[in-house]
Amino acid sequence: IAAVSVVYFYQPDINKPLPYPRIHSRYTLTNDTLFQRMWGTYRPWVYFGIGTRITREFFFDLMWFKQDQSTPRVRYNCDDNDQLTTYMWTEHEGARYATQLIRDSNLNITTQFLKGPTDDGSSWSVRVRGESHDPSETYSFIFLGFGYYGSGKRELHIDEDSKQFMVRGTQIYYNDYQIYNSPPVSQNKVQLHYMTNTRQPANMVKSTVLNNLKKRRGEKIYTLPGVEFTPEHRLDMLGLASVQFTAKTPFEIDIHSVPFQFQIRGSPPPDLTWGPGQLTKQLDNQSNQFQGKFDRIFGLSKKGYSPEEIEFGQVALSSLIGGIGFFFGRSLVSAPHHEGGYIQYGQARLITGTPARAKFARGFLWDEGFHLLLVAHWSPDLALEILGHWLDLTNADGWIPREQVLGSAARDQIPPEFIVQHNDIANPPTFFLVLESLLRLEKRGVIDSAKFHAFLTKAYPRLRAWLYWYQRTQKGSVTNTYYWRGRDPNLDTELNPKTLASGLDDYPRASHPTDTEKHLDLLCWMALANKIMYQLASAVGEEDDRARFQELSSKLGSLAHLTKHHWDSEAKRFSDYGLHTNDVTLADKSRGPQNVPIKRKVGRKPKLQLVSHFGYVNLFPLLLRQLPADSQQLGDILSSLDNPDQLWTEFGLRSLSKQDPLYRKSNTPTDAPYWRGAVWININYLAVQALQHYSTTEGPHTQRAGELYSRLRINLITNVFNQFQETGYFWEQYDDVTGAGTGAHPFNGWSSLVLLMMAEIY
Ligand code: 6A9
Repeated sequence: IAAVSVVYFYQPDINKPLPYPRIHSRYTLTNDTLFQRMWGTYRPWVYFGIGTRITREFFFDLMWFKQDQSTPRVRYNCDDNDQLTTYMWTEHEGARYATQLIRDSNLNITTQFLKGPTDDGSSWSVRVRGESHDPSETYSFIFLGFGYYGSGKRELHIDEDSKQFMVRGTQIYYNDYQIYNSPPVSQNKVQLHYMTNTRQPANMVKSTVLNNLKKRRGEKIYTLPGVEFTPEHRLDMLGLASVQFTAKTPFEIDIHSVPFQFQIRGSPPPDLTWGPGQLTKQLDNQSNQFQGKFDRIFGLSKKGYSPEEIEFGQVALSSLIGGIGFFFGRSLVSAPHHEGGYIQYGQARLITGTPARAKFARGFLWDEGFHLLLVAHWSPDLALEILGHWLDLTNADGWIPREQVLGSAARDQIPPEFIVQHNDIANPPTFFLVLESLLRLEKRGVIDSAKFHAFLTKAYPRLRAWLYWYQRTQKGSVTNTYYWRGRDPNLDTELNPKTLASGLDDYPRASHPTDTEKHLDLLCWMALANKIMYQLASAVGEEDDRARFQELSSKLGSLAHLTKHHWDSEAKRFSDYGLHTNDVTLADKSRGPQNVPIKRKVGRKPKLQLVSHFGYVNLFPLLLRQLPADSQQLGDILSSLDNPDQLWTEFGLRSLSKQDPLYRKSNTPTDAPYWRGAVWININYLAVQALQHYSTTEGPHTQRAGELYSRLRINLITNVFNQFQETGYFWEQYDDVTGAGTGAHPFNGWSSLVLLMMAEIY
């Protein structure tokens, strides 16, 4: 008799997937469009990298450095310490074609990516061109990767005479491939070196290459060591292969990838690649198509924008698309009773935009909604696809993790305290804004109805579960009110305990977090979500739901409801509600005796009341276009908007009033102000969109709204453009006093929305 031992362990529902059909099936490429996007610039955290979107099997990256330095300063991961003059995608079509410009001191690099010549998405080429202002400088360009993660086979061949390499490999979920270069173009001598290694952890790639770059006997330059290829080596898995080209500039190299059947090893490359001269022609052709499509969709030239402004708009779009990455792995989710305090979330394959390539190149939920507002205008297909990936992350409870830290490569980039997600923490459901926009595009005939409806059929039950999760887990103690979970009531070392879930982090709320809190922005998000769900329920014919969503949306969005819970009739604005006092201060010294964090001082006792802070949160009924056009409240908000002592600046609306006690105040001595004054483009986009809406809706405030719309829009466009001209980058925020870009850069997440403001398409 076999003894049966049963091991029980705590297994919450956190990592159980929602039991509905997925939008994207797990392992197969379901249609032609997806196949077209099989390969792409899906590695935005490196300056230039090509990857696939099926697991993490393949990568193909660029490194470069200047010779004649005491130690090689190798460029690889997007890194502020490299202090590049700029890097940006100037044209990015999304699937077929892209051009990036990198300026590194004297050196200008162009990286291009092109699909073809086969039209099934299986073949592609890369062109890298380097040009230095100083012709005496010597540079090395290293191409590396070639299938680091996979379990398939790879082999590297080197031809010293023609300066060519060839890598052949297999992938489990896809074809075999073969990658090789055309003989490089340079007026000067080109040297070729290489290296093969066994498997390396992802975060060791750069150091592995660095450690192997040496000045070898008889050489004046840093080179890779190479290895002898014995038959074993050839059949071995090459974890990391690197090929180094060294030359004076101008230097140009074309690299091609074509499918290859491993069985026919030894036969010449099949004729699936561009012939001589054709690549240049194709790149020009694609560039022209990009220009034409850009002009058609955004219409900037007929609006009278200058060539520089149009280029700026193209960088906004292209760098947002160039920031789209493929992520594979599991999130860690807090599970206090589980070993280690966390469990692994379901395996995710996520295509998503990323806010900032150098600082946080990963998916953030509410950021992605803003990204997709722009992407939807350029490629509705791509927007639907990304949205589908996110919705597939919903768990059985209806929760989607806010920040996607997937796989070890992403985890290695951030401190441990930021990795673990909490399944009671929300983030603004901006995907409903995207759906609103897609519905509008459908009405205008821009988006293929059949495709959209096929998507909605699968997306609908997921969206419903997601919305119910918010309504269940974030509800307030009074019916139909809401508050963001995750504020720490016991934290007395922060000036105002943060509300990370809201996306507005340190934006001040009630001084004392309690469950009596009512958050205005969340109520507005819920009203919007119900309104859109009502429209979607109509679209997919869910009659019962439809009535339910309609009822709740008109309840939550009604002026009566908003006013009852959130209107401050004295200050004439909507506000949060909670246990609050303004009399809170923090000493300037960072630490008290014995290095103990200092506590905030609370003077006057807090009481339950409307919270008197004034900034972005107060604007939400306007931002999400919830106020009736003829309401007095709309008039009051509009009147408060252009006061320069409060929110108005020449650079856009600041996040917190200049007169607010917490204006530009650090939350702790080491935690600089973030949403306490700076101008943020996402919220300003909502403001511009709302003002445009009210300026075209008949009512007593139409004219006022129109006037504010024009001024705010121009201020924003002008400053983001000027900063781009001055610094070469888009920025995470803009200083409300000087207009200077601050925080992460390049930031072609939601700051790219300035393009929609230029084009005036909302
Ligand atoms: C944590 C830092 C060594 C903060 O753009 C992404 C988010 C927004 O969603 C949010 O609204 N950003 C905004 O308040 C950036 C968050 C970055 C977290 C990085 C690790 C480690 O630095």
